[in-house]
Amino acid sequence: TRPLHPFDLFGIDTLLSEEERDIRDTVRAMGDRELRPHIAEWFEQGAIPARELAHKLGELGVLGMHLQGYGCTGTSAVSYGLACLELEAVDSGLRSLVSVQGSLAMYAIWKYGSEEQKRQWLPEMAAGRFIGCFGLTEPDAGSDPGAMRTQAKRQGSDWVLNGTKMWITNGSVADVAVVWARADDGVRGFLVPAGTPGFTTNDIKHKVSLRASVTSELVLEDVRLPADAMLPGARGLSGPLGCLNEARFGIVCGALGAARDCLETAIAYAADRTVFNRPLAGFQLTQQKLADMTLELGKGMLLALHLGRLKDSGQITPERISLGKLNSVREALEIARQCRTVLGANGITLEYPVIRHANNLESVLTYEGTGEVHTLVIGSALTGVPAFR
Ligand code: TGC
Ligand code: FAD
Repeated sequence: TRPLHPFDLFGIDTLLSEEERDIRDTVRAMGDRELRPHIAEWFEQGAIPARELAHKLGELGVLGMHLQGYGCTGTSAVSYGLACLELEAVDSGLRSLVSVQGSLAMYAIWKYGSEEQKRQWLPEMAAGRFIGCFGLTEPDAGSDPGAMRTQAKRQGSDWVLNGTKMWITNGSVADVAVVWARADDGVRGFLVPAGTPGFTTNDIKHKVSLRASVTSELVLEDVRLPADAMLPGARGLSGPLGCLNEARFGIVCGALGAARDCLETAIAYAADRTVFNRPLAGFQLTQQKLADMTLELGKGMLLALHLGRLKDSGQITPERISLGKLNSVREALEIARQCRTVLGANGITLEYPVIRHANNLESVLTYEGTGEVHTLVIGSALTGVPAFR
């Protein structure tokens, strides 16, 4: 009998509109044509042509695609999720570029910015001519962003920022950094253009995960900004955390793309590989692995689509996103590791995408709220007792 794709086994396409399938197919085709042929090399070299990629992704219309107006495409959340899935099927680093640009930097401006800030930055960012980054994490404040030390002090009508942000995706290639800092009236967001005196970046080297992504430290030493550099609509931690909801939803879908790519690779490999005079795919132990992985992938996809529909109908909550982020990343990582076993020694080389996805997913498990943080968000929702501190 003809083999079925794991998603076809679940009938996933029956849950998508024609427009959603079109968007998915367009992103997939672009990924296969322009990204996949280079990705292993970018990963190995630890370098990506970020600016060129931003232009291509802008042309594709995926930067800030779920936002309305200001040059953004204004698609549904489900379509955005499917685009994230297809990009992460190539590499988590590429999805990260898009998440940070659209869901973190652009969303912060779109949601909390003044009309002038939106007009100045969003159309250029949607087109990929400007790159943005999002500086929340600090060397000593990751899971607990409320412990941030970066300060914003008023001097006359200006603001003066001092502090260090760490692990910032797109940091050194960004034209504008959204920097969260503690002001007298709580946490505030600031737009810091690249080249502002006192603002420097240092790339983080020697990563063995997310190598096809720029990760930087941002250093702010007496960075003087005009009054209108502050995002007027955000005050308190709910500002940055509101942006994280957007990016986390993208990851709910995206991580499953990495898992799908691993599973497709493992199924094809098992069909080709002969062991003990038979195709590896014909052994019951292999089929059990493939069946279990397909189940988790399909279940994850059903949850992701459900969350997407809730987002589109205005019924998503942070706790619901935590369910999805925890599940998708945890299961994707497990699938990537299991697929690696199917490939044997070949599973440890960059000739196949599996070890690259597995390594990337270690970062995806940690950023945008670690597995532990999302577990505690769910625990808190279930019991009414926050156990973070
Ligand atoms: P807590 O006291 O619970 O809340 C403080 C204020 O924030 C509000 N809030 C939220 N608002 C919107 N969305 C959410 N998800 C929110 N969660 C909380 C809350 O209502 C409150 O508002 P208000 O008005 O009463 O002040 O905060 P807490 O200090 O106890 O922390 C809660 C916790 C641990 C869940 C939160 O701090 C957290 O999520 N920590 C994880 C940090 C994180 O995810 N950092 C990610 C940095 S960006 C990144 O990683 C990019 S990776 C690249 C890529 O995406 O590809
Ligand atoms: P910590 O908070 O120090 O946590 C260490 C361990 O302790 C984790 O296992 C954690 O789950 C656990 N832990 C923490 N609190 C608790 C608790 N209450 N109970 C039990 N266990 C707990 N940040 C940005 O702002 N912008 C970016 O663009 C960005 N990009 C990133 C890109 C990459 C490749 C990576 C790896 C990180 C990026 N981050 C970014 C940072 C990321 O969000 C943080 O790494 C993450 O929030 C965790 O913080 P931490 O690394 O300081 O770990």
